[in-house]
Amino acid sequence: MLKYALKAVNSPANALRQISMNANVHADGAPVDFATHCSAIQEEGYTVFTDVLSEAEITAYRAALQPWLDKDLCGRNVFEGTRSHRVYAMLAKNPIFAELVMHPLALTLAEHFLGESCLLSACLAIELMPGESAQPWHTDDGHVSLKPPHKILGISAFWALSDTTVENGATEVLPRSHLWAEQDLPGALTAVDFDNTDGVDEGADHECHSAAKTVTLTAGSLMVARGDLWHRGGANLSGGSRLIVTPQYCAGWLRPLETMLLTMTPAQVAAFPERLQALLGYSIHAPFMGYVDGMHPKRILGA
Ligand SMILES: O=C(O)CCC(=O)C(=O)O
Repeated sequence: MLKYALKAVNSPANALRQISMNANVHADGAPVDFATHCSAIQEEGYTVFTDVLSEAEITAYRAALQPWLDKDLCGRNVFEGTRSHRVYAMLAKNPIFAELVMHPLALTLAEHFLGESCLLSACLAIELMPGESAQPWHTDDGHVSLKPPHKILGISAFWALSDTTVENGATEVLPRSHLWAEQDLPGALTAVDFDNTDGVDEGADHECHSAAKTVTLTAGSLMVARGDLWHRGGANLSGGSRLIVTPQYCAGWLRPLETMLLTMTPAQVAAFPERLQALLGYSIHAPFMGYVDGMHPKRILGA
């Protein structure tokens, strides 16, 4: 059961909702001022909600992730983080994460900015282990070939399941960068980063940006950002790990007209020529759009 009540309020198109929160969300029991958070996302590119999840929820989410984190599978390049654990396809692994994906704070903002037809575009956990270096700067909609600044295409939620600190690699953002036309900022993600598995010093951060802000969060807190905001995971210089879960939502029109993948079983698709399999969605739009549980979808066909 979702524990937050949503109350529709009068607004043009009835898009804005006021979220009545349980007393344990805000110590003073005050309702969240949704309009202020919307303005922060619009102007700064992100907003923060402090101490949203209860201890019990954090413990439950961490326990659900633990078997996957224990596999100690590290990222395959400097973007994923060669000292990071990433857990993809989280809903398939444990339905407990449905609550996080549907949490009203994030989902209402996603619906507000993207429309009620919005889709869940990704949902992954990222555990930075000691020694992880800073990620390349990137946006979460960098796979679309539109010149920035452009219309909003996505909303990303960052749920802290541990405290995230300057030392352990809290997410860093470049405030207002969704308004920038610049794409080649120092330390920005490039195609080469996906092939780069070594040559990264322990805890390295060669390309800090003067406008960067480290968004530290207490466990259970939430940052919501526009998909076109430049950001990155920081370097983990601490002796412990840093764990977040990041559901990402995209506009509902960012998909084919017919959902081909649901019209056929993988066995039916496997009988088609490879080119047709790719057209049906068993393909990747570089660098990784269309992945399935972090892998190329062709693996589903036994290829
Ligand atoms: O780990 C983080 O703080 C950010 C990760 C991220 O932005 C990503 O991998 O897309």
